[in-house]
Amino acid sequence: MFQQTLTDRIVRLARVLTPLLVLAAPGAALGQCDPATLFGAQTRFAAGDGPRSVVLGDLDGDGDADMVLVNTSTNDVSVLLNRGDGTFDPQQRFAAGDGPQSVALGDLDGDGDADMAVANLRSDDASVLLNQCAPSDPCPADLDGDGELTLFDFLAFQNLFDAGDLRADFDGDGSLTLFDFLAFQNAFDAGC
Ligand SMILES: [Ca+2]
Ligand SMILES: [Ca+2]
Ligand SMILES: [Ca+2]
Ligand SMILES: [Ca+2]
Repeated sequence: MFQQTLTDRIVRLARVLTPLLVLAAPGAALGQCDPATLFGAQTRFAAGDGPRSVVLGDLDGDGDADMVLVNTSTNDVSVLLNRGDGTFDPQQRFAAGDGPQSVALGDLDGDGDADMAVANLRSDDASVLLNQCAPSDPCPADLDGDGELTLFDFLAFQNLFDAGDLRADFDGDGSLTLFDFLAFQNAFDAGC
């Protein structure tokens, strides 16, 4: 009788636990990726001759990852800027040394943007390329560009806003709303 009761309890416990164990089992998690469809179809972007390595980094300061390829046969690098959606503008080529093999990104001159260093196999040296992307505007509210903040900058903002010009997108969300007025006001109050 005791044996019977114990067996019943074990069976009932197993019924309760089994679904929980299945949920916790590897491979059963919700949202797990199917290895067969993990990636969509490739999209290809032209580089130079014999690209050997690639690095990603935000080269133009717009927050998305751009791409640098090292072209061993053409002795240069290809820079492809991200359009913000994982597609890239056509390459821009910059000369490196002889037989470049790899590249690293980092702020080498301390101005806040990503520069690059390229290792050149055949010329036994490194190429340093400094990023010349314009630094961020120290006086964004000076929309008429006269170096001071006046009523005319308010009027210029109003005109840009009314024209749907994204230079009036002061909160940077890609659309023009009341919050851009507030962000412009804050930039104006911050001065130059
Ligand atoms: Ca970028
Ligand atoms: Ca830099
Ligand atoms: Ca002004
Ligand atoms: Ca906005």
